[in-house]
Amino acid sequence: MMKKTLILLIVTAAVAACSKTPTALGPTPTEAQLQWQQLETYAFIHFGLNTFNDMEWGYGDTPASTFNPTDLDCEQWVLTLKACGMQGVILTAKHHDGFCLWPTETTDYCIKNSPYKNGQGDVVGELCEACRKHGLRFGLYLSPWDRHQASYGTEEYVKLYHQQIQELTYNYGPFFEFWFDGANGGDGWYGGANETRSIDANTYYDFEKARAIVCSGSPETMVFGGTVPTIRWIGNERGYAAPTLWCTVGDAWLPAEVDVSIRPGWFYHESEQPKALEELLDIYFNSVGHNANLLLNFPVNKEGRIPSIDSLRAVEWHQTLQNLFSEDLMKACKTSSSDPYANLQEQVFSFDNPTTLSCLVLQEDITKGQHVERFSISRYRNGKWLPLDTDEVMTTIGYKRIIRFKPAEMEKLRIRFIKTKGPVMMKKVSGYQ
Ligand code: FUL
Repeated sequence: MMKKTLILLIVTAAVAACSKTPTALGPTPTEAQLQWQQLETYAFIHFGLNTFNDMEWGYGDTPASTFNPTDLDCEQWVLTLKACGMQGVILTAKHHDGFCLWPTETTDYCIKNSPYKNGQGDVVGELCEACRKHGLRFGLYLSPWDRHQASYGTEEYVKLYHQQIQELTYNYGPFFEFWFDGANGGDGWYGGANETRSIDANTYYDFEKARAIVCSGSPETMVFGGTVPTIRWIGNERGYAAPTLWCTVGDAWLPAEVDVSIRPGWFYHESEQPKALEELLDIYFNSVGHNANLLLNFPVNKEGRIPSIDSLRAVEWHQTLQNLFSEDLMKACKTSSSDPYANLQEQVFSFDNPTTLSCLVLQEDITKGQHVERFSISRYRNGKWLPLDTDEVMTTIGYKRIIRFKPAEMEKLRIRFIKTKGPVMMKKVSGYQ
């Protein structure tokens, strides 16, 4: 009797040990980072004095009186962004020129002194409200560098900057993301000094305090830039993340964001046009398809609207992607491994009938970390394993990796995990025509 019980116990323990969810190896995302990574695409809006003066970087002395949108409609922005699949929006509350789009107490260089609504307008507040009304996440960009303020470079300015963050957080928070831009110091108006000032961005702004204010009461806010970020820049503004992309940096989980504008500039310029559909698709595959989030910028025009040519292009882009990903042809596949935690060396999927695919979406279960360093994919057709016809570099996977290849027919599909940093735990593999 005793012996039988013992054997039973041993067998039960052994079964439990085999199928139990392995513990994570290496860094893993916080719940907030995980939620954020699932957003995939959201929008930037660059709007301010630059819009009305055909500029990208105002010097800090452009008159506030030039800010005069004639037909501003934040609901139009929000509805447009929702129609092209954006999960949130981040507005430039203040760009490097120092002009504030909300009625701040901290400076006269703000919307209060513009003709917009006779000084009674508040673009940050109007967008915040439109987001609440239509269910879009809201975030802000607040440039640490301020080319207007005479005190820039002193302690006094840092106090002012923190006060601006405080006002914004108190009046319009919580935010899903807050941007501390990286461009810092240099020449500017600085209250009429017209000189070059340099600061040490690692110490000057006290980003620890800035982040504490932004996240007070909302620890889920993702922080871009500064010295204590929770997400990171991929290093260019062209919309292309490298194919090898880790969510980890050293022993920290720090997932990547790709920021790029739908037009050449961040701000609206009459002479510029939105990018072609093909380029926007390419950007998607090189950002979301490379394990990064895509922050796509829409320059609002002088009327205060997203131009219709941009919204039509973006909606077409979104619909093209939705069509491509409308039917997962691998749903009905039989797979060699039904246990996602089996620490895979390879995974083979069998189709009932020969099936043509041109795109695969791979996802690791990142709650357990990011582990795949190199993999390969082959298809089985007429008794042979064949490589896919593709230029894709098959290295990292992470939250999401999209592999495009020349359409090919297959009876089976095989993914081999050649080099890994830890147990391979795939969340999902999907295939599309
Ligand atoms: C950069 C800025 O200098 C650009 O003007 C733009 O705002 C971009 C998103 O970030 O650092």
